[in-house]
Amino acid sequence: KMSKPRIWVTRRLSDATLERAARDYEVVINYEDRPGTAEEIIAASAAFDGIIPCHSEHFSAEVVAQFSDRLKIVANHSVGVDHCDLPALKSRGIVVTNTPDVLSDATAELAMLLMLGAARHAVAGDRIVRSGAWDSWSPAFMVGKQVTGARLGIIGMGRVGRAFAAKARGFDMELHYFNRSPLAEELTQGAVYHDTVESLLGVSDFLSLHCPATPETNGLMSAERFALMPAGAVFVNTARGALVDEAALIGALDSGQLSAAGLDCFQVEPGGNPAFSRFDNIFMLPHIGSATGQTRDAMGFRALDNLDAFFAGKAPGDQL
Ligand code: 8YV
Repeated sequence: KMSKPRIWVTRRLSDATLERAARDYEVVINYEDRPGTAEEIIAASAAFDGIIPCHSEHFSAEVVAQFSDRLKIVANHSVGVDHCDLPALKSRGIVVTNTPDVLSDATAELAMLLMLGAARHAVAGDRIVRSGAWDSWSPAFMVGKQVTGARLGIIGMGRVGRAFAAKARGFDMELHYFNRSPLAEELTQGAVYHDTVESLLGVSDFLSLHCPATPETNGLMSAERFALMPAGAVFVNTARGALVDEAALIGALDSGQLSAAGLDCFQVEPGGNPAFSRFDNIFMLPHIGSATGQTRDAMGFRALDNLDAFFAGKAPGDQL
């Protein structure tokens, strides 16, 4: 009788995911639910046929260079794979997969929350009510920026960017986007393509990032680029902290170039940037874009679908 493949689940995934994983595989689950260390990942390459990691486990070239031969597949529980050195993994013949599609709506919902919350002073407003400091009202009190009818720039018109565009259409926003290449009209439905980031920024009263973190996109939002945005623009990031020069973002908020920002990701995670805390006009969340019950189950199942295909001798649907 063939024994079941041995799988390491690095974090506490959803109950339904863990049940299915335990039914179909010989699993070791990290119920401690802390990030896997380099040593643990290297040791796992000798002890497991597959790993289901999260973005908290780093498969750097240095780590992968110390791998043993057993590990055959890294089935990520994430759409972003910037924590994986893909060339290093592939050159060892290790299959790498991710979980696209299933988190697009949850992430787009969070981008909408951040955009609306930033535009309408959600942080300052909550604080003033909660603290009991709400003792007056004036027509000039907490006046924000209207989203309906405003121009929205999207950098990265992939699955999440398009899901966000669909939600923004419900707010009658005028859609603009930058992407490495223009997309077919049936995908963008009237969104205006800009062939440079600079051109897009010039029309973006609201700007939302939906591109991956790669060497090319590192520090994409620089001081020079923030300066191209219309005065009082609102900036939203649910993609990756590495896309943003955080000192430049602070500069843009201090100068009023940006009126507000909504951030779900930071250069340093967990933790964020303590320099952001003095800004009531930054609405911050702790990297929870995909954190809905439905999406967590779907992400876990998608990772398991990829493992199932691989161990059945087929090409996983989400092989990178
Ligand atoms: C996850 C994410 O929370 O999918 C991604 O790229 O950043 C988030 O959905 C995280 O990566 C889980 O591993």
